[in-house]
Order: sequence, then structure tokens, then C-alpha cells
Amino acid sequence: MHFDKKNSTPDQLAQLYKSLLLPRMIEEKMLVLLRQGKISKWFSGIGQEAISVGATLALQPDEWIMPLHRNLGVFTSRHMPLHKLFMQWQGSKEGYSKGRERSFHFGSKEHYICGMISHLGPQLAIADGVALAYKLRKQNKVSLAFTGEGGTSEGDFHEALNTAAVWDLPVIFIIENNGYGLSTPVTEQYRCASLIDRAKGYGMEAVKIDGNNILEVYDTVKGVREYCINRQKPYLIECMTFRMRGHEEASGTKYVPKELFTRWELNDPIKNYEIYLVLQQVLTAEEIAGIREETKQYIEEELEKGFAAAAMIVDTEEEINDVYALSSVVRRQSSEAFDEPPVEVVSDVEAKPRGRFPAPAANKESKQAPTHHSPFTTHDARFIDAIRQGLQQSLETHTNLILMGQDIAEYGGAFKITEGFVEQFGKDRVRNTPLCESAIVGAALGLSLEGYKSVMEMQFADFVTAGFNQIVNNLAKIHYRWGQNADVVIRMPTGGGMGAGPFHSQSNEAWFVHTPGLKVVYPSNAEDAKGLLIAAINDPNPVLYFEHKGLYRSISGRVPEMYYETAIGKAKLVQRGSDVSIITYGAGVHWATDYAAKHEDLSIEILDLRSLLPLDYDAIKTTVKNNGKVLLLHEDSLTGGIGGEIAAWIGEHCFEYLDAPVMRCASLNTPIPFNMELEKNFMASARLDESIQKLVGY
Ligand SMILES: Cc1ncc(C[n+]2csc(CCOP(=O)(O)OP(=O)(O)O)c2C)c(N)n1
Ligand SMILES: [Mg+2]
Repeated sequence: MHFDKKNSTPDQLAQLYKSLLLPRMIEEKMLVLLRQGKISKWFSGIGQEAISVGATLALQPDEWIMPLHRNLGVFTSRHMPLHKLFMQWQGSKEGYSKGRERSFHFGSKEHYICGMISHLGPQLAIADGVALAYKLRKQNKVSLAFTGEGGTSEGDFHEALNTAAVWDLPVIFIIENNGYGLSTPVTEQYRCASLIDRAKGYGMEAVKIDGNNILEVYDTVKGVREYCINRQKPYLIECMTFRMRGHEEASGTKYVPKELFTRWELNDPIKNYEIYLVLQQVLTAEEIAGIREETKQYIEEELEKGFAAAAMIVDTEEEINDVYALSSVVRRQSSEAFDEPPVEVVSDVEAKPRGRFPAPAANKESKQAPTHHSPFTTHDARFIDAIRQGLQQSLETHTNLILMGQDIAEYGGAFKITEGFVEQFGKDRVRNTPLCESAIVGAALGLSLEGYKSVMEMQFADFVTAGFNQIVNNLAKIHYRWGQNADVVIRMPTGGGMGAGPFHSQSNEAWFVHTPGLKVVYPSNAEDAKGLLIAAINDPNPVLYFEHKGLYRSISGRVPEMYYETAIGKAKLVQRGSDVSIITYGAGVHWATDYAAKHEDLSIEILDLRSLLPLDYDAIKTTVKNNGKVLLLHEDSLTGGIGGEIAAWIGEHCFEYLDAPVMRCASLNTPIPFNMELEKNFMASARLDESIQKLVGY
């Protein structure tokens, strides 16, 4: 192994040695503890330490790193207290994730380390978002993301590298090529000669280096960092290395030819560097022994503290409270009757901070005094105009708000909602994206790590499947896992009725309602469309904002000109009635009101849910009490739709008020068809009369 110390001083070379040794000695200790049954299994980085350590030390301590499962050296090189790491690995409440996450799946804002989810690939696009934040602020910083060579086969790798290249983002992507992805050798993983060959296809520079040579890694990453900052471009580094242990501890290495171990043993990053340091007279053999002894002592001491962690006390309330970040924003809400002056209210959850991770810091620079629009005047606006206004006023209010989506800039978006925004707010903030839903959701999360807000426009709600993993696994779970919020709104143009076929018409809100950590809102009228969008953008949590395409230009109403919120989690009583209650949302509200208008013989109460997660159970209970007969109406298909959930809740909590079984009217359990006659038949509205008559006649 050839070492080149360049300008490093002996002291720097010795420091590098200590940093390189620490993760190795920790893991060696962990192997003993594992055999004693005192610690749970993890993914070993033995043999690969030079990559984590060299790369981390080449960065500034406040530059975000997105490590993976073999990167203990990242955590130790950021000087995270070892006893707290031990607490983390034991699943202790005093670790970094309050016992909720395993091995290396946690992050720390304080150390600028973003915790991975198990899925390989999503970390890469988060690095894009962080780098975008650095770029927008003109900071001289890079973000750095790791992947294994196996992970490069994921679509997320392609999406993240392509986006970084197209947006000229200062990101360093490091591939740790250790020859295997679990048991799969590189010959069954990819066909290019070298993974850096792919960089050319992305229009990116790349270099392949010896990942076991600490000086080569350190020096390369330092140089690449300068390049990324000065040229404002991403860079790909392939580090050749070898996994000296099984995929995870205790999973064995039978599938790896013995001679590979023999060969790579000779390339051990620590032994080789030790020999070099002795030959260079940087350290003597005795000094090395001394450093090893000191490190051993340190590990033992920290381990003792780590094992002294208190036993887990389970607190369900804390578990539930930590799923969402607290909103610290003071909100102006539109009152239902806006002849009343709006009230300044503080979010009610703020009063009970028990068991919370610290609330996200309010980004003070981001707020501008809402200069616009007279407070109490209203004007007629179509649903689509109200959405546009909500976006526009939010962009004016939050200077740290970024919009991203396919064709949303000059073209104005598929539905022209953002037309003219580029002229008003500039291309930095109104960003066209490549075709890559997953990377953009990931980038939105990265922006959030750096205190930005973002709204992503899904061109059609149907395409959310291509970004599904980032939403349900990363955005939704991140606050619960390690206290980081995802300040992201995803706009979801949804719904059918236009003969647009199975992939431009779906109602897929129920997928997200089932996912703790997300909020789901679904306005049915122009006033709420604006107010809920503003509330969603102000909320520090990930919110899916469903906007029914069929309502865009078909309905309008009085909309306050002021900047206001419609509270998330509050339903709206659309009309009172005394025969039956229809609980619905979105297009269902219009089906119900039209039906009621045409059936004056019936007194129908209509409750518009507006928010599907969280649900307004008080309002649901009130309407059940009022009438004792309830119909749940939605455009989504029957099975697994939110109607089933609400029906179950009513059965459990309002049984004594019921005069009839809770009934559901929903669309057919088929994909949504193209032909208008078929689609009409598919829709819940086709069975509304039948459902109501059945309920009334019960
Ligand atoms: C999306 C996804 N699919 C499958 C897995 C299961 N899995 C975990 S690690 C791994 C191998 C990863 O190989 P590589 O990317 O080369 O990283 P290495 O483990 O070698 O460091 C697999 C298949 C996963 N975590 N995520
Ligand atoms: Mg691998």
C-alpha cells in the first residue's frame, strides 16, 4: 500500500491513526459483547474504516453526512460520546433514538449526521437537498452520502446523481465497493467495468481510489470537497475495499472464497498505516501500543457508563407525542364567519410539551411581515385560484420556502397553478425537477434538515408511487426515530370524473392516512383550499395536500384576501339536518350537497372532514349524536377506504347513539376506468341515492 502524506504534519498523521483505530477497537469489543449476549447484532465495518474516517475528517464538522450501515467511523469521527452510542445500540432510552431504532439507523442534528432508514438508496437524495440549501445560501459547504456497490443498483442512486448533476449541487457521493451486497458478488450486481463509468452518463466527474488507504481517502475527499464548492458540482468517488466479516454479525461468510480474505488481510487499513507510521518515524511501536492501551481504557470506561443506562420505562403518551413535531408558529386563523376579526392563537398542542424531542427551531429569517392583502375583504375565487393564492402568499411570507415539481417553472405546472411564479420568485425558489419523484421527496427532506420549507407538486397524485418510500418511511418516521422534522408539503392533484383512466384519476389518500407521522388534508372548497395549504406549509410536519382536479375550475367561492390558516384536524359542518348525516370530504361534499338540494323532503346533515389525518373525532361524534344514522361517502374505493376506519370508530365510541348500522358509499373495488360511462358507474356517486334511501328506510 502506497502512502503519500503530502503536507500533513506528524501530529496530523498520528491523529488520523487514532481516529482510524477507534472504530476498529470498538467493534472488536462489540464482538466480545455479542458473544456474551450483551449487545444486539450490527453491520460490521471492519476492514472498511479508512473510508468512513477519512471522508468524515476531510469535511467540516457542520457539513451533513448521510452514512449507511457500515459507517461506525462516521459517528466516532464526529466525536459522538461513545457511552451514548453504546446506549443507542442497547436500545436504551438515553441513546439517540429513545430506544426506537436499531444499530446505525439514527441521526443527530447536533453532529450533522442524518440517520439512514433500512432501505438502501434514500440517503443519496437527502444529500441533494442539503446541498441545495448550501447552494441557495451561497455557503461554501458540501454534503456527503455513502452507498454500497449493491445500493448503486437502486433507482434512488440514479435519481439522486442525476438530480445533483442537473442542479449543479455540491454533493460528494461515495461508493464503498466491498465486493458483496449481502451474498451477491459484483458480477451479479452490475456490468460496467467500474462504477465510476456511470458518472460520465450523469455528466459528473469521478475517481476510483484505494478505500483501505486512509491518506488516499482523506486527501481525495479533501480535494473533491474543494472541487465541489468551487465548481458547484457533484462528484462520485468509488472506494475499493473489502468486507472482512459477514454481512451482519453472525450471518457467516461461507459464500466468500477464502483466498479473498487472505488477500485483503494484507491490505488491512490499520496494520498498513501503523507500519507506515513506524517507518516514517511518526510513531514508535511503543507509542502505538500506548495509543491502543489508551483507546482500550476509553472504550471500557465509556462502556461502563453506557451499560449503566436506566432500564426502559415505557410511556405510551410519549411514544404518541413524539410522532409529530410541535408547531411553534403563532397562527392567524380564518374564523368560519369572517366578519369576525381573526384571532391570534397559539397551537393548542404547545401547552403540553411532555416527552417531546426539542421542537424545530423557528427559522427567524424566513418570516416576513405579511404586508399583503387587506385583512377582512373577500373575493370570488375558483378552487384552483385559491390554491395558487395560498402558494403565492406563503412564498411571500416564508423566504425559505422552495417549490419543486415537474414543469412547474416557466410552463406553470400541468394545471397552470404556478404560472408566473418564476417571474415573481425566481428560478431558485420555483424549481423544475427532472422526472424523479423519489429524489425530489428526498431532496425536500434534505432542505428541511437545513431549515428550509418546501412544497413538492406531484404532477398527478397517481405518480406518488414513484416517491412512496421516501414519504412513508423517511418523512413520516423521521421525527419519531430521532427528533428531526420533515417540513415538507406534497401537493396531490387527485380524483376522477374526467375520463382520464386508471393512472391519472386515482384516490390514494388512504395509503397515507394509514401512516403515522404524516398529516393528510383534503379541502372541498376554495376558502379551505387556501387556508389548509397555508396551514400545511406552516406545519413543521410532512403534509399530503390532496386537491381534487375536478374541483379546480368547476367550483368557486368567497375567499379571504388575507393570509390565513384553516386549522388542520378540524372538520366543518356544511349544513345541519335531522334525518341522516353524511360524513364526507373532497368531491363527496359536492355530491352530498347536490343530493340534499334535490331532495328537500329529507333533512340531511353534511360534515366535511377536511383533514383525514388527524381526524376530527369530536365533530364526527356530534353528527352521529344529532341523527343516529350515518353514511360515510368517499370517492376512494370501498375496501380499505377511510370510511371503514371511521365506521369502526363510530361503532366503538358512539354505539348507543346509532339508530341504524353505519353505512358506506364508496367507489367500486376496481381500478378507475377510462370510458366515461364506466367511470360514472365506478364512482360512489352512482350509488348515493340507493345508499341514502337504504339508510333512511332502516
Ligand atoms: C431497498 C432494500 N432492499 C434490500 C435490503 C436488504 N439489504 C440490506 S444490506 C443489503 C446489501 C447491501 O449491499 P451494498 O450496498 O453493497 O452494501 P454493503 O452491505 O456491502 O456495505 C441488502 C440486500 C435493504 N436494506 N434495502
Ligand atoms: Mg457491498
